[in-house]
Amino acid sequence: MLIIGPPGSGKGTQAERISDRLGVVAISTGDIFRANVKGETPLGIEARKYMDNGDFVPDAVTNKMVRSRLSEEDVDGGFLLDGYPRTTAQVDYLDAILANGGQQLDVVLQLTADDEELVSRLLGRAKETGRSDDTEAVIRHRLDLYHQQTEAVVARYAERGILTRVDGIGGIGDVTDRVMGAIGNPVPASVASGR
Ligand code: B4P
Repeated sequence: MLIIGPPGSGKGTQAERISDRLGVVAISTGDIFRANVKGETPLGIEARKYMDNGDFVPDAVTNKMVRSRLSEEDVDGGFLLDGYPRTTAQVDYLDAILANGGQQLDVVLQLTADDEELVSRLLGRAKETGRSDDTEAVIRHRLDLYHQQTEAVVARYAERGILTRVDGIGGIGDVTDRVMGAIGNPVPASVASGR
């Protein structure tokens, strides 16, 4: 399963809750990058150059990291990827990894919320955690990248008929209930793409 959504839509928040309920491991590319930044590893030093500005870490770096993570044993019973893929090149790469392992995606969950709600949530988080990429200018840049690049990723999965779209506005528990109710009911491609 994948969780896709703009920054602040609740991906990380919901990934944790859904993975608990489904009993599968949650893998967040953002969390892996942040752990590497904190540990000052070579990957972290490279990733930080992009993350602080709200840019995507280059596909080559991100893809290699995901391939390595998906080769660990704990993903054998299924996994939930949070924040990957974000570009169509990452979609192609993930397709190849999954084909190689004889696996396939069951569900791609898209969480939605309007940009002003997202900015307000992330500015709220900035006060609590002081994440370096939660300033208003950087948040708006991350939102632009989502619209420019990641919406094409969503469209790809909609065409395959495995996209489930859930409204991310409301209480955290309510959103989880909505997701659990919706899983297994993929949105027909014609509806998801607005055609
Ligand atoms: P991420 O860590 O994925 O950051 P994010 O998009 O902001 O999502 P996050 O999971 O943190 O926030 P969430 O929506 O859960 O990525 C960070 C950076 O890493 C990227 O900018 C990029 O540089 C790099 N990166 C990661 N993956 C990459 C990839 N595949 N390719 C290239 N680069 C990559 O929640 C946000 C806030 O909203 C929280 O404070 C939460 O409490 C709040 N919230 C959640 N649900 C709510 C609700 N229902 N109501 C009110 N508030 C809510």
